[in-house]
Amino acid sequence: MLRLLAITLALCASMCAAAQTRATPMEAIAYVIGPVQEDNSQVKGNVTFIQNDCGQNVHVRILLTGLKEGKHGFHIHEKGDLTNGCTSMGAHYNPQKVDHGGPDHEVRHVGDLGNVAVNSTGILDVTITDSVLSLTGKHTIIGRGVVVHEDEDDLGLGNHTDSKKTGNAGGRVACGVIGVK
Ligand SMILES: [Cu+2]
Ligand SMILES: [Zn+2]
Repeated sequence: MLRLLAITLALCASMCAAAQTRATPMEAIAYVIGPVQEDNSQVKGNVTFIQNDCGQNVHVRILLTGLKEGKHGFHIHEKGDLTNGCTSMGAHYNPQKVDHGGPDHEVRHVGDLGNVAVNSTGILDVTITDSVLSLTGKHTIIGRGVVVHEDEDDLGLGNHTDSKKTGNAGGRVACGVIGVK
């Protein structure tokens, strides 16, 4: 067990070293778009991810237009598969197989980024910082999906049966695949 831990630490250290020789932060981007809605609105924009160093926080800048006013669940989903639109992006990215939660909760999916709040303009430009996401290592989010939901994520605190799985955030109004920038 200790030996495994030592190997894991050494592996992580070497990956960090490799990232450092890059001398520039790791960056990733997702072009995000959703289907045209009944009222002709459409959500689109992009989400960029910056991680200054291995093991450091990831800064997520979310630039979107066309969202309805209010709060919308915002997650990293496990697959970067658009075969069936946003549906084929699968469930929340949850390599540890734990319950759904909020970004500040101790128990949460890696992909749980909570909600984005949109005002009446429908234009969103917000940056969130997360300590669980990573652009490197075993749980990298590169190649996975970003999904924006129709409704508010209850952060696992609701009474709905889906609360501990998805936050009961409703349909998927836009999504995109996270790629290297
Ligand atoms: Cu989601
Ligand atoms: Zn979740």
